[in-house]
Amino acid sequence: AAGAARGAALQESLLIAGSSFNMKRCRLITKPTAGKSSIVKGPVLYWMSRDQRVQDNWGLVYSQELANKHGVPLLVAFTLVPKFLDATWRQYSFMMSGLQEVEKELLKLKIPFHLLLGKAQSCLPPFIAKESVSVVVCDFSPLRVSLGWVKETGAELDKIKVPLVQVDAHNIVPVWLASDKQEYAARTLRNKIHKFLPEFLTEFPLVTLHTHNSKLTMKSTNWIKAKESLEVDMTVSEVSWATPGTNAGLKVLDDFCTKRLKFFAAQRNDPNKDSLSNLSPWFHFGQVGVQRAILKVKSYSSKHSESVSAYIEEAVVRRELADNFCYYNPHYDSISGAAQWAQDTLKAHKKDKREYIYTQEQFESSSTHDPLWNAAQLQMVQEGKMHGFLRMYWAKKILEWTSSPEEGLRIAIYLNDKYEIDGRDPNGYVGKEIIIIIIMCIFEQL
Ligand code: FO1
Repeated sequence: AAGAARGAALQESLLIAGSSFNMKRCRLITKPTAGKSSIVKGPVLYWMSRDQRVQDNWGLVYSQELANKHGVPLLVAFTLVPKFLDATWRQYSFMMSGLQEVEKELLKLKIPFHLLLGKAQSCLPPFIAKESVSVVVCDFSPLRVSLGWVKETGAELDKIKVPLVQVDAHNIVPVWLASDKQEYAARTLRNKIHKFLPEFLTEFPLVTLHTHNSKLTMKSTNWIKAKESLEVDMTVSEVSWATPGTNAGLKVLDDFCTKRLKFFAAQRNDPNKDSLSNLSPWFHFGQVGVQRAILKVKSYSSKHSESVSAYIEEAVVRRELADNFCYYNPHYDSISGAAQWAQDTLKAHKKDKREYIYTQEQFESSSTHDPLWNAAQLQMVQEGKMHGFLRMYWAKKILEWTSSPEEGLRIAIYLNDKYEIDGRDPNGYVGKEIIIIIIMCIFEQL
């Protein structure tokens, strides 16, 4: 259905021609017959969710080109939910500071930003009616909750015949185009992604002053009221090492390219070395586009070719594999989502004797017998991050020290989602999938 909706089904009025925007990044979510008429008369609305930035955002590029084609206003809305998985104030504050920067940047371009409180399916339809919006453009996330928002909002928009177009603004190659099925290994996806890179790894056109917005009034958001609407754990504090927002994220990217990239190939698995990009918080909230990072890192190819290839492998192939896994596997966050052979082995070793068994509270308060594990957990609680290589050790041990793999996975996801600034991301769920497999190998050797 995804493929069928793409391209051919997009109405003439939604097509952008003669531009560097590739229509293959889009697909129509509502029924192809939707649309009051083929002529777009009211504003185009970009419903921002995963990709929380102004520039380097294919969702906003498309929205503006569409608005310009029809000579209509352009609006941006973000729907703020009171809670999201196990996120706390740590992640919400990072996200909301970034959104405040988005609002200011949009203001300079005369594009109004609206923060709506509640789920998209409840707060977008009345907003769309009030503003006489003609077309809604949304971004893409493969997580169950995000897919649910899009599906339910699409159903509401179908009723009022307003088309909803989705743009994969996060992946370089749109997830539904890279592959139409779950890929089981990086090796199978790698070739497919690389085949598409020349077509999709292109420079972004700028989002510019929106001239058709001259009659709109620009109201600023009440961020205090927004904070009050949250129902999250406020005791998990903000982190000091990562400054939220696109500008700060782009500085980290710059530092990575000039200082750390040269060590990336040789030292990325050494937790004692500072050779990583550290960009995952900004990637997770879409404050920095992965495509921008790749374009910039690639410009260092002649200087550090090995590091550049290693970074592309991790930031493109592994990351897009994670989106593929979550999109095509509805059980991405449970043991039933693991490969059958993995589940069978886990079952066969269910009764294996475990030397240590800890509760969620013991794990959370770093109270295991193992100083390395406790230190990794403490770093995550205090700083909201853990070195990727140490993360493997951390998660493997949780699975080893709990009564069942289901319990281990549940605790690992709970801790990761609560404390990591970049938790609640496809990348994290796939990390655990890999760990399940590693754990199996350990059990096999017992
Ligand atoms: N997306 C939204 O559209 N609205 C929210 O209120 C929201 C809260 C939120 C909190 C923590 C977090 O890690 C992500 C959050 N997201 C929210 C979703 C996010 O932007 C991504 O789409 C997914 O996490 C997938 O990476």
